[in-house]
Amino acid sequence: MYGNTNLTKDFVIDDDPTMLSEFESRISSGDKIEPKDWMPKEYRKQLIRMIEQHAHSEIIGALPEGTWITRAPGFRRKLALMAKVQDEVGHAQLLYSAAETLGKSREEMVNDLISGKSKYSNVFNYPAKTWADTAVIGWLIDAAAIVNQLANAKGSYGPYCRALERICYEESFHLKQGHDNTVYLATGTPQQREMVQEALNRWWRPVIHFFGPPDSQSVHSEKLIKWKIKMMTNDEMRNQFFNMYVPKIHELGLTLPDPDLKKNNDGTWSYSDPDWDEFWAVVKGNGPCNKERIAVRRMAEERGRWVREALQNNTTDNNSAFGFYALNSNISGARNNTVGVNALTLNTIGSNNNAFGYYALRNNTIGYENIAIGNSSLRNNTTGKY
Ligand code: BYC
Repeated sequence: MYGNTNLTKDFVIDDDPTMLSEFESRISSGDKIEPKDWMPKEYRKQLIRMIEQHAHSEIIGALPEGTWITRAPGFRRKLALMAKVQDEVGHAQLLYSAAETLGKSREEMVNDLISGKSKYSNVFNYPAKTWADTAVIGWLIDAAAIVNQLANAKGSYGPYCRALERICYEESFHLKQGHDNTVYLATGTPQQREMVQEALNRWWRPVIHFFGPPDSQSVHSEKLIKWKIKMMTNDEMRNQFFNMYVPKIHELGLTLPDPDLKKNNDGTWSYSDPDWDEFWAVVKGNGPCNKERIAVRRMAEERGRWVREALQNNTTDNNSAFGFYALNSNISGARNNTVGVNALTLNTIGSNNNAFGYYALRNNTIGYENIAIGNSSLRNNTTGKY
């Protein structure tokens, strides 16, 4: 277990009609539901499904843009993209923690992702072929996510709403980064304009799919809206996105690959069939990059296993741990390289340890050949020699 799971599955009880009615009046009056409050089984199940899928989307969503960090055109763009991608991974952390409050552990969620059982957003199963893809993703996918998240941040489940609020602040920077990048390309050389137009043509359909199937095919919307987990239907969100962003796209002299796209007199938008068969194929695991995305996550899970183990009071050899409180309270074998604040604290460690950072090697019983670099290094230790 990585985070706090305040509730266990044992907490789930059969829905009592009186409890259900009290719960529903709390929801109608705008109360937030908190982890230890009573909630219907189905409410819990739906929240876990949705928050978990959202968390997976953030972590998988880091991959398409992430492939461009090393190839970003210039230092300023590279810095911005790196920070953005890092934020997305941070969003996943917040969301996994929110889902854990409902009783599903992070290990279970990650396992369901890498085994292909859990869904995540369709959009991240397409390749980022050119630099302009990072512009279009950063602008329009982040914009689409903001439409969804600003609405749902006013929903009923406290931990999810608070996570969404924080995420939206960061997403607004992402959107500015993506917009700036798109404007630069759209007002640049003919090749740059062509590149951004080509990327927009490819991303337009997946962006329409992002909001979910049409309301007539949405299986969960009715329940989710009744319990204020979702605050708008899929079509309402899509419509709001068209209202806000179609004019901005046209302002840049860019076109959209749909001759039938138009605003109706009643404020709704008409558009051609965006190929819902493609959407269902992608969400069921058969998109252009699904296999590659899952394979990368599976590899990351495998490669990071020893770090998680090292951080959890294990007896291990040959560790490299990075970060705050790296290698705490371990009985470790030998040859540890630890970097970070409070590195190697309260450990009983064999030999050949390199610890870097503040409070490196503190209160340890350590063998010999230790190198500690940093403030307050080698403090209160019982050290062998060297
Ligand atoms: N992709 O009954 P429906 C980001 C599934 S990341 C895949 O309408 P619901 C970013 C749906 O799960 C932010 N699957 O569902 C990160 C259901 O299948 P199951 C991502 C989809 O839940 C990095 C079935 O279709 N945002 O911003 O009422 C870089 C029936 O659909 C999709 C979120 O995750 C889809 N697009 O409504 C850049 C938002 N749509 O579960 C940016 C959180 C539907 O029965 N999620 N399905 O097997 C939601 O708001 C809602 O779940 C949805 C769908 C509006 C997406």
